[in-house]
Amino acid sequence: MKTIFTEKHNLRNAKTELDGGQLVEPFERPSRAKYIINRIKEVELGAILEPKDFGFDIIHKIHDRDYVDFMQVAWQEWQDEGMLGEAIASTWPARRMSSRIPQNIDGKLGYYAMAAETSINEGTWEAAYWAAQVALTGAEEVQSGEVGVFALCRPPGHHCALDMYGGYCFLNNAAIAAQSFLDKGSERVAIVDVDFHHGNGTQDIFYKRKDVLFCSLHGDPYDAFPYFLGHADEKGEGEGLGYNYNYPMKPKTQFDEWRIALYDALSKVKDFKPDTLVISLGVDTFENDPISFFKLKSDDFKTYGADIAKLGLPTLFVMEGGYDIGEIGINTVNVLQGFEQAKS
Ligand code: OKP
Ligand code: ZN
Repeated sequence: MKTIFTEKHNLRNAKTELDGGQLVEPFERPSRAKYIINRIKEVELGAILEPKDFGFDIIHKIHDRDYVDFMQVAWQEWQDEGMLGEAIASTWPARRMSSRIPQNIDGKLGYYAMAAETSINEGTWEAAYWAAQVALTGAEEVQSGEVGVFALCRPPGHHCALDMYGGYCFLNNAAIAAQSFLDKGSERVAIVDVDFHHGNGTQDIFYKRKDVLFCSLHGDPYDAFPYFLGHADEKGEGEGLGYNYNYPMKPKTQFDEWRIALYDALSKVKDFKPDTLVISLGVDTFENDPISFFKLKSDDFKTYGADIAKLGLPTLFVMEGGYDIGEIGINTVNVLQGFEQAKS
C-alpha cells in the first residue's frame, strides 16, 4: 500500500493544550507521525510519496471562505494584539447570544472554535494546509487505480466543520478527499469514521447531502468529546435523511461489541453502493489510549482492517487520532496490513 506523507506535518508543534485546568504538552504531537512512518518503513508497507499541491479549490468547497481566510491570519493577529502565549479561544457565542463575527482576535477565535484545548501557533496553518494536500494526493492515487492508499495526515481533520476548528483539527481532510472523489468522477462516496471520537465536522459538512454517506463509531457523546454531537438519532436532514449513522458506545467497550457496530456500518455502506470509500482512521480506540475509553487490542486493528477490505471498494485511509505514542505505529499499520492481506 502506498503512503502519502510530508515532513511539513512537523510545522504543527503547539506547546500547549488546555487539559484538566493545566496547559500541558499537546497529545496531538509530531512524534505521532514519526512513529507511524517508522513502522511503515519497518514492515515495508509500500512506497512513500510526497503530496502534490492542489491549491484551495476543493478546500473552498468544504470550508467557508471566511473561515479559511481567518485561519491564515489568526496567529499573526493574535501576535499583533500583543498576546504572550499561543492562541486559545475563551469566549463563545453561547445560548441566546449574537453570532455576528467580532473584530477582535480574541472574539474571532471564540467564533471559529468549537473547543479550547486546541492552541494555534506559528506553523499551524501551513501544516493543516499540507495535511489537506496529503489527503487530496491520496484520493488521486485511489482514483488512478490503487485499491488502498494511506494518507498520513497530521494534524487530523474530522472535528473541523464548515467554519469551525477544534479537537486538534483545522481542515477536514477526509471531507476534502471525499469531495475530490466526487469532483473527479465518483457518484457516491462513503465515509466510515473509526476514530474513538465522533466525527462531528464530517457529519455536519455532509448532513444534508445524499452523495456522501457518513457512519461514525465512537464514545457516547454523553460521556465523551465532542459532547454536543454524535447521538444515534442524528440521521441526516432533507435530502440527506438516511445518509448519516452514528454508533455511540459506552466506556470499556470491547472489540466484539465494537465489531458488531462496524458490521452494521459496513452493511449500510454496501447498500449505498459507493464508488469509493474513505476511512477516517483513528487508533485512539486502543485499550491504552490516554484520552479515550474503548478496549481494542493491537491484533483487533488487523482484524477490522480485513473486515473493511471485504467490501472490495477502492479505499482511502485518512489518519485522524491515536495518542498512545508507543503503540500508534503498530496499531495504525495493523489496520493497513489487515486490509492488504484480505483485499481481493
Ligand atoms: C481528536 B481526534 C484531553 C481531552 C481532549 C479533545 C480530543 C480531540 C480528539 N485534554 N479533548 O478525534 O482524535
Ligand atoms: Zn479521536
